[in-house]
Amino acid sequence: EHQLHDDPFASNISILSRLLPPALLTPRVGIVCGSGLSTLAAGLHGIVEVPYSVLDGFGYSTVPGHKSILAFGFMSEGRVPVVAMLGRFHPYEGHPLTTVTYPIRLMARLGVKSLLITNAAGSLNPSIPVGTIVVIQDHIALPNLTGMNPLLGPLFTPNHTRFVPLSGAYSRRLRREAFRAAHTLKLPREALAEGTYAWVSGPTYETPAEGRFLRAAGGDVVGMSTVPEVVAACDEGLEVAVLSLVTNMVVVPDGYQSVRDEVEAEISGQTIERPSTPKVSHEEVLETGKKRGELMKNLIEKLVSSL
Ligand code: CYT
Repeated sequence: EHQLHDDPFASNISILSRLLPPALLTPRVGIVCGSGLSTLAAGLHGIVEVPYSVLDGFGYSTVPGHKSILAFGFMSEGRVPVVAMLGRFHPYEGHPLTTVTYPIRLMARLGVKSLLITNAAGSLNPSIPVGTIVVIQDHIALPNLTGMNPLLGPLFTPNHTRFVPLSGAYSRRLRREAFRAAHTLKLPREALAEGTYAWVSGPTYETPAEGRFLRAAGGDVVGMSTVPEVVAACDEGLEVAVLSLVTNMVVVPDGYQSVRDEVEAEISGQTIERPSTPKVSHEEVLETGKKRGELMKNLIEKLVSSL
């Protein structure tokens, strides 16, 4: 099996070594900031922002709420050098999965050992309301099972392995640290939940029936990102944590409404209560990101301090 490139990182490492002080060139922690969560990097000390446009192999994030910047800086009172992606790439923008995952592989090459991924997601679980931060413990990726796996194709390098196990993809240590961080921050118990992320390609939001399908399959939240990055991170041997901010409800109790029942009730002179079907918008997603961004930021900072 052949390699993709001779060294797909050499040019970027030489670009970065010209832009960054040496201490920032080898970050230990990588952070991916999801929709409306780019403020996560606002508190970085000694921040150096590198636009994706000056790097090779990076796309441009076209989604509102996503910048296209790699931010380097220190967290935890200047102790931990981190690199944060402000804006990620999604397959629905037309980016090939190799582009979606390339920044993760670059982070690994720079020396990142732990990857913290955030995203905005819809809730499939009626007991997980809007505003909750879900510590992801597993995923269901229909695209991975049906021909859209990010590792399809030649091995990234001959040193990569062909069959990557994903049973331990979501680091137990980091999940524990997330709940410890929440305790230290005195967050109410209901601020955090644990759950399974269902990955869909988007860009359409799920239909109500698709939401029920993913719920029945064991999903707690649904989103259009993250899994390709997690898979690449596992391929690179990184320790991964994923925090999903719930921005909207997808599955609601009694979500299925029979119009026949409604009409029959009307004909027999009754009126029946009709729960409204939620209709999600990207504005709603960004709004929740703005409201809960501070909480997500505090949690990430605590988590990084514990690493
Ligand atoms: N919401 C979201 N689906 C949703 O309903 N943020 C992503 C995907």
